[in-house]
Amino acid sequence: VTEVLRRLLVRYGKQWDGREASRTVGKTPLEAAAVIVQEYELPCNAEEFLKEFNPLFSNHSSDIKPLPGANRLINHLHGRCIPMALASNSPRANIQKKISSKQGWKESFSVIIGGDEVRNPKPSAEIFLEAANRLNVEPSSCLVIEDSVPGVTAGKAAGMEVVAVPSLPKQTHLYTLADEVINSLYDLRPEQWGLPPFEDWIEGTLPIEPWKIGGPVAKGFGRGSKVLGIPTANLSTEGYSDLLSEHPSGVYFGWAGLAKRGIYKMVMSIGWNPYFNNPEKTIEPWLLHEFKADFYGEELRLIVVGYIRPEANFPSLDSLIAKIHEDRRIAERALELPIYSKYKGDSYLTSIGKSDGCKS
Ligand code: ADP
Ligand code: RBF
Ligand code: MG
Repeated sequence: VTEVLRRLLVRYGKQWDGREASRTVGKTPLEAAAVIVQEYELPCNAEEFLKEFNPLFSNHSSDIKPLPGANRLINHLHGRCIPMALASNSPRANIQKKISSKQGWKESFSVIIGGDEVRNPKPSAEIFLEAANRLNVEPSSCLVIEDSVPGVTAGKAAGMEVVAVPSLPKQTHLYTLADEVINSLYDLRPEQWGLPPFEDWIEGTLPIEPWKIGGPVAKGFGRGSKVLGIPTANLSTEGYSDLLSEHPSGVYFGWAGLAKRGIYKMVMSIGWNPYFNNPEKTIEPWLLHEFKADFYGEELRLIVVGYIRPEANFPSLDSLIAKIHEDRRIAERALELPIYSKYKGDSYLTSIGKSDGCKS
């Protein structure tokens, strides 16, 4: 949606800046279009805007990447014969187009309902009640997983349990109706809702599809070593904003390569550091090695192989520091496991100077 809006608004001489995002998530296309027309003061109405938007969006629907953790969740529940419905304010045709390129998704949902198939879209309960009805289950035994406020409202109105996974950062406070708000699908604990638990956590870590990022070490906020006694080799934010926005904030670990020095274990946080409330999303990798001097400007390569926990706020600096040391111990141990240690030899970590290789 973002990419299409960016291009479309240029035609109107406007620049997309996301100011409308929190008012469009979870709405029907027509409602969302009305918000955009109003916010950007476009010289057309919502229907006209949609007529332009739809074909562009349609061209891109197979490019839409699943959220991190979505494949894992769908395979887990489908593999254990948990009936699933997909209920969206998008029209049914759009939903089908979006999921058709995702392997195994269509077969996993026994019911699919679009916003064009009910009289009242979310926040009305209707779409979820209809889903339960078609699944032949009681609404009270359904768990809704939702990213939008209208969707959470609809799920609660239907008498269901609702876990919110907000798709926009720093919006948790808007989801007060939800039974739980989690930061990403990695943090869903199905057993809390009477569903079979995930079985892929190992020694406090979740293996993820490895991803790579690299660049020269840049100046950070100047507090890692000074305030926490924990230096973090920040990467320059240029050139990797897409990669950064694809990955949920949280604490991860993996391997780090420095051209002239070697390969090291690494534990890092990605996000806004709630304790310090940074204005931008950053990557803060702590290399688990004692260096005699700084290495600003040197090329740093990272392979991120596992997830530990969401970012959190802490009542004191000492408790933040203690938690980061616990993360370090978890990462140090886990990286000895074959599923993680095998990436230590990846040529990406050492092929420095060849190409920028920022994108995995
Ligand atoms: P900044 O705010 O500029 O990132 P930090 O206090 O976080 O400053 O210190 C990070 C710098 O310290 C790194 O850029 C690197 O040059 C150096 N450094 C030394 N040891 C380490 C280490 N073990 N892990 C990460 N950076 C280290
Ligand atoms: N900052 C937070 O505010 N909350 C966290 O949960 C948190 N976890 C971290 C975990 C690791 C492994 C590391 C290296 C850093 C973490 N920090 C966290 C980030 C810390 O605040 C950051 O390194 C400093 O702000 C330095 O800029
Ligand atoms: Mg730092």
